[in-house]
Amino acid sequence: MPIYEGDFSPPSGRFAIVVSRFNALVTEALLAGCLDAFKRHGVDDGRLDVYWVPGSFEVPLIARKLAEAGGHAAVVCLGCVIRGETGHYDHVAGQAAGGVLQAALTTGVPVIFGVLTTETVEQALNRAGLKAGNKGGEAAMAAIEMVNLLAKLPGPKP
Ligand code: INI
Repeated sequence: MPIYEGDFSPPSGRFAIVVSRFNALVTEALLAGCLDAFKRHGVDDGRLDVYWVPGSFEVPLIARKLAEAGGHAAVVCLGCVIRGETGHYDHVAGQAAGGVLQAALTTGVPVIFGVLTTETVEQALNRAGLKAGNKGGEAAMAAIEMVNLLAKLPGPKP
């Protein structure tokens, strides 16, 4: 029985990272974790393009434009939405998630959801390099895994 999965061998191509300035203390840490994970898996800075946007709500548009343009093997989206600080948490978090998924499904390019959605600042910091790993690094790994899995699927190669 053939089993297909993406591995973490160094993929070819360029990668885009779309990162939100809102809650920058957290998102800068996510970006650092993301860049570090790419580097440790054979994708150096020269193959990475970083795009800053105002908030997580703006992430999907830029991610989709980049995915449509076709210059990147995958697009990683980083942001941080904290419920304690906003009445429109559900809108921002929900639309960011839906928009990122839509960008991937409409383009066929992996668009990775590395947007933290937490109740508190402490939870966000813990997931951005403190007690609970770094979601930015996990997002880079997911991008590499998806690019390598897509390369194994039947049909034309990107
Ligand atoms: N954007 C975030 O990325 N995180 C948040 O926690 C947040 N809060 O708290 O409101 C937030 N709001 C800004 C939003 O993403 C847009 O930039 C803004 O609404 C303009 O479209």
